[in-house]
Amino acid sequence: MANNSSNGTMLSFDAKPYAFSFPLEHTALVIIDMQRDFLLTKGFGEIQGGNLEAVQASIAPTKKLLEACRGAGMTVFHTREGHKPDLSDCPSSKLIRQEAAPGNTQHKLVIGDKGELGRLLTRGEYGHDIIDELKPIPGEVVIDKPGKGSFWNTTILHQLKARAITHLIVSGVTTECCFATTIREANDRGFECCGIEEATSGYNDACFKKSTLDMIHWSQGLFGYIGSLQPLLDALSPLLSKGPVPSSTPPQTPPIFDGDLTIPALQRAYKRGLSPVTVVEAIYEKIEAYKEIDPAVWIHLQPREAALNAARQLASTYPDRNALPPLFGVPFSVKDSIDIAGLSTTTACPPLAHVPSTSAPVYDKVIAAGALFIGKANLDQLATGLVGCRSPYGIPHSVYHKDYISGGSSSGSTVSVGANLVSFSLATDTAGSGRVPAGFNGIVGYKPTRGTISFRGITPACLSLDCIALSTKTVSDARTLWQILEGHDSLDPYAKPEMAFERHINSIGPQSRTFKFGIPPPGALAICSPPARRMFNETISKLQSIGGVLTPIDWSPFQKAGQLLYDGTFVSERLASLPDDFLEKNRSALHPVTAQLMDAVVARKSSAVDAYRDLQAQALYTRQAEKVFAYSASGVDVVVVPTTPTHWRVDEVLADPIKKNSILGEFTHCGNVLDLCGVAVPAGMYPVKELSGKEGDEGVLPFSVTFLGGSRLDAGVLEVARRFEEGVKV
Ligand code: TIU
Repeated sequence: MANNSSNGTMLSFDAKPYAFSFPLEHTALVIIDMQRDFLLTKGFGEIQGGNLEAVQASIAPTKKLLEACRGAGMTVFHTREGHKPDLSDCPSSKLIRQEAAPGNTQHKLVIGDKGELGRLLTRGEYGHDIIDELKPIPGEVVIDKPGKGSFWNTTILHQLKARAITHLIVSGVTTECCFATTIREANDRGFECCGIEEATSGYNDACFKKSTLDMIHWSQGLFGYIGSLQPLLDALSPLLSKGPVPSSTPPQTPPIFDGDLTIPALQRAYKRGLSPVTVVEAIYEKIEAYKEIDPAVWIHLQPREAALNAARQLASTYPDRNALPPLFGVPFSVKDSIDIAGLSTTTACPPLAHVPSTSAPVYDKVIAAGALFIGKANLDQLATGLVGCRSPYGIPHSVYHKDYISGGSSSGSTVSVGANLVSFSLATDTAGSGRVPAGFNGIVGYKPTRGTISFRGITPACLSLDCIALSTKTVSDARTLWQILEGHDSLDPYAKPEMAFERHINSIGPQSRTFKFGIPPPGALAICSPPARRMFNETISKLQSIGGVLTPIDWSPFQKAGQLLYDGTFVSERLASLPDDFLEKNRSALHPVTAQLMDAVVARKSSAVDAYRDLQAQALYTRQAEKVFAYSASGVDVVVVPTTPTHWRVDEVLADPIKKNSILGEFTHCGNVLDLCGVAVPAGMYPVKELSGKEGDEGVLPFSVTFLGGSRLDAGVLEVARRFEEGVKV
C-alpha cells in the first residue's frame, strides 16, 4: 500500500503487532553481520555452536529483500562485527568468558585467533567480510561494529541521522544476538524498527528465533514490529521500476543531457547510460558563453581536453552503471584557496601563490567519489570579505543582475553553481564567506560544524574560525556532499573528536512533524532593507505553515559574538598565518582594501591581554548560545536569520568598501565564533525596484535565509532546511 504525504512516499505492510508504515525516503534497510565468519563453515559462528544451516537459510530471503530495497531506491546499511587487529576495541569479557567457562571444550579458538577463514572476527580478514551474495555496492554504508548491537562505539546513529532516516527494516544474523540487540538499541534512540522473519536466523533456530521475535513485538510493539518478507516485497514492487537498470542491457541510444546538474538528476541520467563526456562538452559550451556575461568567475579553468580525458577515464573505470560511485561524473569547481596538487593556489593574492605537491583532503575525497574537476574559482583576496569586489582577478556579479554584487569571499564558487556551470563548489566560510554569496546567487550555502570536515591544505583566513563551505543547488546535494566529506582528520589540529553525543530522533507522531525556531528580535532586524524585512516575515509564515513553532530566544550571544569577530582581536589572527614581514614586503601587491584592513589591524596594537579577554568572551557567548539550542523544553532546533540584511550594488561597495562589507555580515559573523553550523537556503525573489526605490529598475534579486544550529546538530538543521526548501517550491 503506497500513498504520498508531506514525508514523501508512505508504504505499509502487514506485520505484528499491527501494520508497519514507513516513509520510503526516510527508511533504511539494515543488514546485520552477514559475514563469512557467521555464515560459512569454520568461521567464528560455527565455533559458537549450533545450527549453521539454519543461519545459512536466511541468505536467499535476505538477498531478495536487499534487491527489492535497492530497486525501490532505499538507503542500505550493512554491519560487520569485528575488531581491530590489535583487539584494542575488544572487551576482555567478550574475548575470554566462553573460553574460561568450566569444562569448556568448544571455545578453543577465540576472537583474534587464526582460523581457516583468517583471524576470527578481525577486521581486514577474509572471514570478517560480507558474503559474496550480499556484497555492498557503492553508496551503501558499511558499519564496522565491535559489539553485538550496532550502536556501541560506531557512527551508525550519526550516519542514519545524516540521511534523515527515521525507520529501519532489519535483517541478518543472528536473531537472538546482534539482530535483537540492534533493534533494542535503535528503539531506545527513537527509530521505528521492523524485523523481517525470513531474513533473519540464529544458531538456535528451534526455539530462540520465535521467542526473540515475539519479545520484539510483544506488548503492542514494545521494541518494534516483525513482518514477513512477501508482504514487504508486495509493498515495494510498484516502485521497482525506479531502481537500477540491468547492466546486461545498455540502452541503444545514450540519453541526451537535459542540463539538470543536481546530483540525483545526474545519478539517474548516468545510470541510464548518459556519458560524462557529454556533460563535460555541454558545460564547457556554457562556461564559454558565460565568460561573455561575467569574465571574473574563474582563476583557472581546466583545459577542455583535460576535463574530457578525465570524463573518459571515469567512464572506463566504472563500466557497471549499476555500481557507480556517488559523485560519478558530477562537475565541480574549487575556491582558489584550496590546494590541488600541481596547480597554483593563489588565494587571489599573487604574492602568496604557490604550487602544492599534495591536494587538500576535501578535493581528494570528492575526486575519489567520482567527481569531475572543472576549475578554480575567484574569491575575495585572502578569503577576507563578503562582497566579491576584492580580487585582482576581477569582480564577479550576481547571476541575477550585473549591477549587483556576487558576494564573497566565495564569489566565483557560488556564481559557478548559480550560473549552472557546475553542480557544486568546494568553498570556505569564516565570517559568512560561504553563506553570503550563496544567498546573492540563489543557491544553497552550507557551513557544517567546524572541525568535522578536514581544513588541511587550505590557505587560512583565520585558522581557528575557518570552515569548509559547500555551494550547491539544493539542500539534499549539500547533505550528500557532507556525508562524503565528513570524517575525523587526525592531522587537522582543529578536527573535532570522531564521535559526538547524538540526540534521539522523533520518527512518528506530532513531534516528528514539528520543530521550534527562534529569530532575531525586531531591533536586530531593523538593519534589513524593506524587501528583506518583508520577505523574512513571509519566511516566518512559511516556517509556521510547515510545522515550525516560533519560540522566544536570547539573541544577545549571537549579536555579541558577531561584534567580537571584527571589533575584537580575532582579525589579528588573519595576520598570524602569514610571515611576520608579509605586510611590509607585499603591501603594494595587495588589493588596496585588503591592505587598508591589514594596516588597521596592525594600528590597533592589540595586546595579548585583549586577545585573552576576547577568548573568554567567546567561551561565555558559546555557552549562552548552547542554551538557546538546549535539549529541553525551552531550546529551539534552529535559529532562522536573513542571510544578509540587504544586497548592494557593485558601485555602492566600491564607494564604501569596509562599511558595506561589515553590514552584510550582521547575521553570519556569529556562526563560527559560536561553533554553530548553518545553511543558507533560497527563500524567493523580490523586484530590484523594491530595493532601489526606482520604478524603472528591471529584474529580480534572490532572498535567502540561514538556518543556524548548535555544534554538531547538522543533521537536524539540514532536515528543517530541506522541509523549508520543499515548502518554498510549492
Ligand atoms: N554468537 C552469536 O550468535 N552471534 C554473534 O556473536 N554475533 C552476531 O549475532 N552477529
